[in-house]
Amino acid sequence: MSVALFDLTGKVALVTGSTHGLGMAMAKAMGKAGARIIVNGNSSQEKIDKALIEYKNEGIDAVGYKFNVADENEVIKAIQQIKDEVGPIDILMNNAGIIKRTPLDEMEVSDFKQVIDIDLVSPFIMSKHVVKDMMARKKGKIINICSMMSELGRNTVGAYAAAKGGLKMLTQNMATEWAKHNIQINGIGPGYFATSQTAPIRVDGHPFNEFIINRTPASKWGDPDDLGGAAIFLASEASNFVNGHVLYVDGGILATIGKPSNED
Ligand code: GCO
Repeated sequence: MSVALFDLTGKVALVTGSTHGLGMAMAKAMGKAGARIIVNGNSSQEKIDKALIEYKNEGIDAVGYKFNVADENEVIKAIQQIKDEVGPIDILMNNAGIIKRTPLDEMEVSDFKQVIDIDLVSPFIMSKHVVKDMMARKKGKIINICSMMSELGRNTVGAYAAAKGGLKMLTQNMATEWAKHNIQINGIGPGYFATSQTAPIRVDGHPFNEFIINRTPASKWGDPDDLGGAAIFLASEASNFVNGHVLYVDGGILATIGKPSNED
């Protein structure tokens, strides 16, 4: 098979939440495959500038835009600015997200709504405003970053699971409505990865750390770079007839009910 299928040269990829973590890892992979990366964050310009240095040090063509993906007015303004200053967006990766670990019966409604807003409504806002241009150009790629929680529940992450479960179905509905325009909309479902988001539950001795290593057939936490191949595949010509699919990169978690802790 020709490697040209996976070549992203000449493409512009906007990755929300790409100043660190999984978003940065997937953006770097797409950058190394040739894409020009639009880096997004909302915390501070300093964080974006620091990330841009990291991208550039790895030979990746990247520019940064600070905006809040949950604010439709900011999104509309930013997308127009990107189109004016960089060019049309070929690949949109909806990665930005938050998590709040609280038992549902103790969770404030405002906290629940904030998780839904950022993890589910924002991908809708971003996609709604990027897809218009993709329709006009009759091509585009949208990749929604889902989760194990798109398929499974877990104590204390009910709002996040509701959002990520919804994001899986939103991905399927986007494909239903937009595939006829030669736009492919898919998801990536990361398993458990070593990032700042999972740092609190990954410390040595933390029961969840042992649990995940035992629950994952690959017997380890994922390395963010393990997501690069899935990102390149779904961003490239190689996936032109793949639509509404969530590609799980989870070391085998969803393939098994797990095993007793005393079994190898
Ligand atoms: C948690 C973790 C998960 C992972 C990931 C799994 O608290 O259970 O943070 O949410 O980050 O989403 O796919």
